[in-house]
Amino acid sequence: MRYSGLIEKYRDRLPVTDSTPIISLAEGNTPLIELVNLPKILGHEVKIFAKFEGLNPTGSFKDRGMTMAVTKAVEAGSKAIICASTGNTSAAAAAYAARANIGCFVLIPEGKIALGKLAQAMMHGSTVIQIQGNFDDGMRLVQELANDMPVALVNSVNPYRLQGQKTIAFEVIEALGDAPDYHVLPVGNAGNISAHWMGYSESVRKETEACGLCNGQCPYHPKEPRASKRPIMVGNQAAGSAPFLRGEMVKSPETIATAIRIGHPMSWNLAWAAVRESGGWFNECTDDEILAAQMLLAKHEGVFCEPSSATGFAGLIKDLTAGRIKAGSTIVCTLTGHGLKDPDTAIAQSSQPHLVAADRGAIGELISRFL
Ligand code: AN7
Repeated sequence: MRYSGLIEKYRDRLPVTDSTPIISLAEGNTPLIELVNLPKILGHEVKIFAKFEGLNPTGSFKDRGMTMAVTKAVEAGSKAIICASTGNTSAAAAAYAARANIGCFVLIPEGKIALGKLAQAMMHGSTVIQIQGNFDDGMRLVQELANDMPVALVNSVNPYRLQGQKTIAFEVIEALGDAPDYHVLPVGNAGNISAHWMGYSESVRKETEACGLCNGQCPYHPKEPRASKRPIMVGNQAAGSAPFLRGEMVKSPETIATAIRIGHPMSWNLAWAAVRESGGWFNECTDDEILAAQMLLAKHEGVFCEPSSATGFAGLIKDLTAGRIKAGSTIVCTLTGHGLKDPDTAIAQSSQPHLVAADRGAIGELISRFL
């Protein structure tokens, strides 16, 4: 059967009815890629899988939440949506609004958004408003605006966003046959870690559901794949933008990972609950550690994610080195967005192309130096 998006696939676990007008770009269903080289190179006896969310239609996990948020906004009769964004939310909002034929307003921090994301918001025809402030300023403003103007707020304070985003856990469980031992990911506004935890929590087989008699045929037996456990959740932040590590909000967050340049996360309590209930923890990673992790994934696994996404992997390297993760564990690392989102940062840290004459001899000589 043709895959037509996560709402269709998981409609029995999402707040939709038969008459809900579904706005979808066939998001979700992203690959779970086993890392085959890095565990050996880094010297750890673990299985690591990358859930590559960069392969969603607009190149990030935001599409999972946006298909739900825009679907519900359209169902409620909204003619326009609004969000504050460090980039990816605005790209997704713009695309789904275009699809739904409704207006879209995005507030972005001036000069601090990766080029690819800006291009997306512009191409999809949203009204792009650069504010002289950061994401946290924008978040406060869109909440005020959505209060008294006819625009639906689609940031992750909108509960439908987390509903869509929880489906990542369903897919991981389907692919592995159970939940992993650990799930690591980057944390900014903290909606995604909260949504992961919600998805895993809804998937745990409850004692009362254990049946054992019916071979899955009785009406009480869950039809969807279930997990025997929930993973330990590890949230990773950039050091200059790490309110969860500090235990308090950060006034002027700074990091090269602009997507998670957020000092005042909206899902503060939900994220703490996910980490505490799972027995997990938060890490912070320096910009250098983040860029090194991004490069390792690109060079040794052929997986190109954006710096913010690599923050989860950077934290994982620290935890493995510190012996905080047991040998033999299965780990899933959500790579939240595609590397192509931020070409400037990628090019700035890579070796530059070789400039040679258009000449067989010159090129041959260059190649032989690398053979
Ligand atoms: C690639 O686009 O907040 O902790 O406005 O784009 O759920 O916020 C982006 C966040 C991780 C953090 N990785 O997720 C926005 C925005 C990437 C991101 C995060 C974001 P949350």
